[in-house]
Amino acid sequence: LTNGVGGDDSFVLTTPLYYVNAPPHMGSAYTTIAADAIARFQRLLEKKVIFITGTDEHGEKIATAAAANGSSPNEHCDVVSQAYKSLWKDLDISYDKFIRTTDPKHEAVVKEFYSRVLANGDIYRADYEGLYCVNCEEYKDEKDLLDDNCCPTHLQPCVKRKEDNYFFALSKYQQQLEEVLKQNPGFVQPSYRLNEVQGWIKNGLKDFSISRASVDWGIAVPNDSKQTIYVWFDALLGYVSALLEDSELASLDTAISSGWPASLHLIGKDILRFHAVYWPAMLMSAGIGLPKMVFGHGFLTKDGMKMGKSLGNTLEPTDLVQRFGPDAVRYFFLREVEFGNDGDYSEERFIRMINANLANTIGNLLNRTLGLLKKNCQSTLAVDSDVAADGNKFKAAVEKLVEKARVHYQNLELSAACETVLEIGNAGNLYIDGQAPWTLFKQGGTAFETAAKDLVIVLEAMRIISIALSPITPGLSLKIYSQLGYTEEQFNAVSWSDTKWGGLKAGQVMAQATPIFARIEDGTEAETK
Ligand code: MET
Repeated sequence: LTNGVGGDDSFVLTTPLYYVNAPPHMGSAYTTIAADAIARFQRLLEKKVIFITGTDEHGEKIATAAAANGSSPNEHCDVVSQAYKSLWKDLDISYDKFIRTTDPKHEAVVKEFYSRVLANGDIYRADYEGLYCVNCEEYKDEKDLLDDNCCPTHLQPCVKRKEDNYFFALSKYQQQLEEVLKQNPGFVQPSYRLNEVQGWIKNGLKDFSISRASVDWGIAVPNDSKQTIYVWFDALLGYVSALLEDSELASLDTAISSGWPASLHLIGKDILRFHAVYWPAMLMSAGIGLPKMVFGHGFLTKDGMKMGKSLGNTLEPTDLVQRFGPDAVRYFFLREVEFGNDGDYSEERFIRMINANLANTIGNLLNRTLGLLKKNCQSTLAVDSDVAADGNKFKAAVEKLVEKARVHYQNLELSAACETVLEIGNAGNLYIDGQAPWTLFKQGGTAFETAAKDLVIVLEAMRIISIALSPITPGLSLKIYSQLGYTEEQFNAVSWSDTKWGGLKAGQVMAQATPIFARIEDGTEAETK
């Protein structure tokens, strides 16, 4: 697959390292959910996955937020980074590394990196005067601003700043960057974001300031303690320092040899320039390999409107997960938003989708099949699933769909992957309705045998659904698997190859049928039991 990712036997992926100026918001939760689904899929492919997330804790914005709370920056960062960790736990996020940019090993890596770039002649000192957006932590070009020099992302005026700073010679890398994108257009995904990046480069790359004289809360510039390193020059290196074990010597080379280059940086589209222009140039300067792909997803709106504190319409991820459980939240956003594009949340659509897909199509299908099996076959499978389905058309459809889902996952088409797995559920419902085993059981004889086979067939499809949906809904998938009579250890050991038809065998005893996913009653709780 040309635009697929991975290819060798390891897969290192990252979310942004989130700023700790405010508690986690839905945008960060969305990126992290998507990254988790990708990480889980890659693990199913038996890749050695390193899934990195963390927090970005330096800079003016954080220092100001801490002061506003009356806490020290350190205390403030501890509290907010803990809030991220606890949300990730609630959302079933299976990260392998959580890097905080205040971690001493990270600071050591940043200083070493800075010194390498300096030694390469790419850092110089100069005066700078420009318009600064504190929220972006970035100097802006006047032509990119709205009226009154307002930042187009944060809609707040930028402030004039004059500083004597250290600069990174980004302009030196113009041609090399053009070359990278020409040789490897898949570096920026989705493809429609590539044009934007190429446009920036074509317009000419300006050197950027990588230190701040006015900010104390940061990593000191080597050999100049009066300045701190610019927060972005610092934070991007977290993707590298995260690879270090705590016990290891905090050196750049050790980190690099522990898994670099990353296979995928997953980010929101607002921080594309840092990841697709600044970061590769920084790495080239330090003689370090480039990540394989930067994927910039879109923004979320709520009821068609941009979310914001000032608008009073934020969507709190902690509330959502408490009300509806992790599987529903994960499923909704991954299915609703075509990955890469902007997407919208509305509670009504959320409830409708979760009820239709998870409670009805999947939950009810499993429940009624197990109910019939209990009533007629003592909850025991009569025959092997591959024998039961010999020449069966539904089986052939399942095989096709599961392969289609794999390709969608591989291409990061997460919504299409969800949809395709759900199609298996829809086909299963049609199959069982068409076969009407409840009638066949009553007829006895060979009709009874056919009915018993049909149940095995549907349950085998359910087993496959459970695996194929597990990157999206890990909790629900485990419940399905357990109902099919497997242990949690068995579930944790599955790989994508287990989606091959034929797993369920004669004699396997199903667990007691209990609803795996209760409908959300309008505006109330979704209890996933
Ligand atoms: N802190 C940045 C953000 O939250 C991301 C930094 S990624 C190295 O947008």
